[in-house]
Amino acid sequence: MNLRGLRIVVAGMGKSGAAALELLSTQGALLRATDNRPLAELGDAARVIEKLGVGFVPQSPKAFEGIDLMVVSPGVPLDLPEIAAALARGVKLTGELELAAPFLKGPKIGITGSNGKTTTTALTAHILKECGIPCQVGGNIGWPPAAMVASSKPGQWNVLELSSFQLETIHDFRADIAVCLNVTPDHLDRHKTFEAYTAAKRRLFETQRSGDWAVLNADDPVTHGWANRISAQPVWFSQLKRVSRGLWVSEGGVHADGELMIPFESIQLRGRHNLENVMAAAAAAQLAGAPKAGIRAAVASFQAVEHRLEFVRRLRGVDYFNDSKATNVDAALKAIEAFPGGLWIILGGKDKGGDYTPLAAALRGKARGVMLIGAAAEKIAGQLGGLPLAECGTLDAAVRKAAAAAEEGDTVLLAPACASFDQFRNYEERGRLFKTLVTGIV
Ligand code: UMA
Repeated sequence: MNLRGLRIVVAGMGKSGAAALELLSTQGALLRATDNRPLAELGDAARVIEKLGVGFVPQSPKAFEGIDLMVVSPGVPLDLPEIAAALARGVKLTGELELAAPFLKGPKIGITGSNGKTTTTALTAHILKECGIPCQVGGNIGWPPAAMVASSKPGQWNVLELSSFQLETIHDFRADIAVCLNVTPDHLDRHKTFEAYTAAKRRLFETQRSGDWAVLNADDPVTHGWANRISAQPVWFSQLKRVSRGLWVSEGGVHADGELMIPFESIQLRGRHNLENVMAAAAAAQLAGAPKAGIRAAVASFQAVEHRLEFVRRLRGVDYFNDSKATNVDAALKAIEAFPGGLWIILGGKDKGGDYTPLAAALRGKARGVMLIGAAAEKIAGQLGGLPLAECGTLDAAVRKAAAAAEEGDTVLLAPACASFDQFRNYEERGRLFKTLVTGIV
């Protein structure tokens, strides 16, 4: 798209909005920025706005008037009345990923799924780097695609973690290798229905062509069903059965092409769900040219990503794990599954419209205590009857209570099954506080 002279408003002045402004400013567009927070609270984005001399209009119908195109950050819902009204007037809309796509040089690996995206993205990039294959990593993992443009090069892979929010607005963005780990209910407060959420994830595969690759979970009922609806060639991974073409878990580890590729003892990540992440990353890296021996060695040297079943500390025989990124029920279930029992689990935060009842069966017999925090505490308590619940209010109180009660051999696990925004800026802040509190226990 020729952007010269186009009147564009960028909505949402977080990392994505600031990166979009920077990119658009190189294309001769006429820019405006908007946000529902005042300019004074916008931090780095405010500095970009000032540096580029862009006009800022607080989020209102006025901010969306007299424009040709809206560039919307992932966290800004598309059904805002201002956006809906502009769309009705014929104003075009695009997302930050779609905006960046034509400028991003080099092939792309796009990784989506409800859980495991960040670990899989980081592991894929780690394998490529260890194998000497040039790559850069970004997307939902924390570095917006528009910010990756300047450092992108032909022949250098872009390894992108992609959320439903980013994928919802793609039309031309195309991944040479697309990965979907699983699709379970998440972000229903934004997408409203599971179908709409699934459709956003599926967009990643709908823009692919016949020479592309689709790495899919053979055990997931949603992704399994996509195979006959896509143009790309499927490569499967499975914990349950031998697949062709693909990777599967069998005796001794991860197998591919009829032989053991990655022995269990080489995998430092905890939990069965991480086997799926390893298989998906290995498949994507192999398709990008990584040799099997290099993949095996790189997997062996990869440690858990921060806030994802991250081991924090062992104190008096009690292990502390930070899984602050478990922001939905399915992720919390996967974390619980990774431990045999003796669990003191911290649940709660901002409710995203999920159903917590599956946690009851998973925790029965395993949980010695369920510490509830944040706004969702009451709803969770109502759905987890019969378990040893303790209403703690804050993370601080929950950690103190769990640490006082836990005995040698137990595990204190933060896997809240909720978003963090009721008490924290984001899950990272929640995870960091958990680690600070745990480190401070004497
Ligand atoms: N805002 C408005 N109007 C609204 C809502 C928000 O103006 O109605 C403003 C906020 O005041 C804020 C800005 O929008 O100033 C934030 O925009 P954003 O939420 O898109 O945040 P970014 O900083 O651009 O971060 C985004 C992703 N955030 C979300 O999808 C919510 C980051 O993923 C991502 O790392 C980053 O782009 C770089 O690509 C975070 C995330 O929570 C980690 N993702 C969700 C998840 O993983 O579950 C999808």
